[in-house]
Amino acid sequence: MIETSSVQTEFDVYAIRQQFPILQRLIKGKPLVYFDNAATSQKPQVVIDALVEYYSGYNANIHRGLHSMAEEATAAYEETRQTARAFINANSIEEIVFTKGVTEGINLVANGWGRKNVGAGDEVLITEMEHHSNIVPWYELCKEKGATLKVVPITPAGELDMDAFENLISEKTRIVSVVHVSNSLGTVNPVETIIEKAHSLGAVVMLDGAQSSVHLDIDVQALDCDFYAFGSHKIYGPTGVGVLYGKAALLQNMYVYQGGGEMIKDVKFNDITYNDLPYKFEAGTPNIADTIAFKFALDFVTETGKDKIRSHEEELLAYATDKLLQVEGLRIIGTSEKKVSVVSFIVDKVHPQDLGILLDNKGVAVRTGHHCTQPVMDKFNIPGTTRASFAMYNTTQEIDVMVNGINKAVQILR
Ligand code: C6P
Repeated sequence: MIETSSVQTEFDVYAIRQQFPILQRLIKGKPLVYFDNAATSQKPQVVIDALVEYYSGYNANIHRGLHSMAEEATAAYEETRQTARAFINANSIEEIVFTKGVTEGINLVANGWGRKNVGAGDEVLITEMEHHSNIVPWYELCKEKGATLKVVPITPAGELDMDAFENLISEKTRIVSVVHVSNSLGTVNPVETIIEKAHSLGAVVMLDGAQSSVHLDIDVQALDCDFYAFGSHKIYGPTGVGVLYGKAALLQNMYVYQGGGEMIKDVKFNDITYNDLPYKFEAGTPNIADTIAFKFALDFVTETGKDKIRSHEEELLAYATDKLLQVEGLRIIGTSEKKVSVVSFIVDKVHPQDLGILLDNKGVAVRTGHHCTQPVMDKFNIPGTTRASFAMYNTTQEIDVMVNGINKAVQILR
């Protein structure tokens, strides 16, 4: 059994919890136990304050006005770009494109890069554990271009079948788009191996960093990935903003994604000159407030210490895995040795939705269903799972509340 004391001495989870006001609330009269962090995490006070300060202090459109508030807003917005660059160690801010989130980042690459570089007879390689956001854009691209979508299967442990990967990738592969960390299984994929192999065959690699950016240290230059998409809202920031990292040489030569204000330098009816990177991909008034607040989330994580957060979350995962496996008839889906703090499970003769409702009655928020990864559910021949995903503010005591809730629910439902 895991000792909780080491978690509390090395990492003051209770001090951290104080910074998240929502954790004080009750759900159906019970203290909230929030285990739906892989869907979206809660926000610390500094992030909430940043939103309020923007709207009450310097709300203005950016990049266009010369008045004081426009300059203040532009400076704050661009500071987030600098912070995001450092957070993933991109080479320059030209490579940091603000998006609505991961979904938009992947769509931007499928349209901007894919429509230019993928043709009939080419292949796009994804995997069986992709989120729908990393399936649909490639499916549509392949359909339009007469290219083939190839899929790397997963093993019973929920890992990529790397032998199959070696067989499926070829000189016809134009892009490999792969999830860095699976949202429904928790698996951390061997992306270094994938990137090296893909590059040796002339393919580019896009990483879906929706789940990895919050748990792992990300260095896009060391990884040598070509594109990396991550969002703010799973990393303690607001919804509606994310980052697409792309190597400048690739971004430079892509089709524009959306047309409008800000992404142009000069517009004539017969000729348009587009703006420099990264603005060429940022059409229209962006999500200014949330982008500004995103910086505060990234700083919060960096100042708390990603390594400390990670070891706390690893302890939570080990503790939860141990406790859950003591529940009669419970099976964990996704048993890779390399996982982040996501645990998906099914319980004999208990539907995940019923379990989710009964846990909610105890104040425990988990996600149930296919988690936008239907092919994973098909692979395991299950309708869905119950998923608990842990963040820096969760505790082992909360895991006990969940496991007790599951035991009680099982008695009622069987
Ligand atoms: N996964 C989950 O509960 P957006 O919606 O654009 O912020 O992120 C999409 C996305 C893409 N890839 C992965 C691996 C993801 O986990 C997600 C979002 C949430 O698992 C909502 S379905």
